[in-house]
Amino acid sequence: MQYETLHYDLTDGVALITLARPDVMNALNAQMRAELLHAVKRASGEARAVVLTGEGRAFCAGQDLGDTGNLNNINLERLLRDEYTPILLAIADCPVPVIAAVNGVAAGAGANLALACDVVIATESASFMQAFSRIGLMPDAGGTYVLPRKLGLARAMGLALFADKLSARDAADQGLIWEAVADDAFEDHWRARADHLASGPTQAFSRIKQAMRESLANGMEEQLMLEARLQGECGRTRDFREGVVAFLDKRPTKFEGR
Ligand code: T3D
Repeated sequence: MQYETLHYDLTDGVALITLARPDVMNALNAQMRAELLHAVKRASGEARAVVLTGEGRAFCAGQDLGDTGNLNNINLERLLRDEYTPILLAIADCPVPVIAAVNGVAAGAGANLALACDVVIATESASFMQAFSRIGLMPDAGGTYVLPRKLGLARAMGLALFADKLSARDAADQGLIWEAVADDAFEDHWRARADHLASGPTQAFSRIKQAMRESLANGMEEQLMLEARLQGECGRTRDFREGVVAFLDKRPTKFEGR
C-alpha cells in the first residue's frame, strides 16, 4: 500500500508511523484509518518495536469532522465497528510493544488512539482531551474501556463529562500515561526508549503484553495459570538463556528477539 496520510519508516527494528495531515491536526479521515490499520499490521510482522506519533503541532485531533458526510444520515455505529475498532485491536494484538509518542494535543479518538498503545510518552506541552461531549457524543475508540481502568471511575467520569484538557504532566502524575518529557528532550527520549525495546527480549515483551491485557478480565487463579504457561514459553527462548549467561558473565545482554 502507498501511504498518503502517514509516513512509515523501519530502521533498526523500530517501525515509526507518523500521522501526516498536519493542516487538520492529523485528524482521522477514512483514508488515514485504512492506512493506519495497514501500517500497524505491517509493523506487527516486521518490527521489534512500534512508535506512533504525529507530524506538526498535534498528535491527532480525532475524527476528521469535515469528513463525516451527511450528518442527517450518519452511521456512527458502523464507522466505529468497521473502521476504528480494527485499528485498536491491531494495536492490542501487535506482538511487539507499541509506543505513542504524543508530540502535541491528542483529542477525541486521537486521545484514545494514544491511550490504546502500550506505553504513552508525551511532550510536556502536549495534552489529552476527551472532546466528545463538546460535539454531543460520548467517548469512543476505547475511551470508556481504558479510562476507568487506568484512572479509576471518578477521574474517568470527570474527563468524559467536562471534556477538559488534561496536561501531559497531570496525565503522567495521575497514571494515565507513562511519562511526560521536557519538549527539548522529547524526541531523543522516545527514540532511546524505542531502541531499548527493539533490542530487548521480544518474546518476553509479547507475553508481557498478553498477560497484562488478559489480567483485566481474569481472576487471580486464572491469571496465575496464564503466567505459568507464558513464563514456561519464555523459559524456552534463546533470549532467556542469553540473559542468564550475560548476567553470570557480567556483560551486557545481546537479545535477538528469539
Ligand atoms: O464521525 C464522527 O464524528 C464520530 C467519531 C467520533 C470520534 C471523535 O474523535 S469525536 C471528537 C472529534 N475531535 C474533536 O472534537 C476535536 C476538535 N478539535 C479541537 O477541539 C481543537 O482543534 C484542538 C483542541 C484539537 C486544537 O485546538 P487549537 O486551537 O490548537 O487548533 P485549531 O485552530 O482548533 O485547529 C487547527 C486546524 O485544525 C483548524 O483548521 P483551520 O482553521 O486552520 O483551517 C481546525 O479546523 C482543524 N481541526 C482541528 N481538529 C479537527 C480539525 N479539522 C477536522 N477535524 C478535526 N477533528
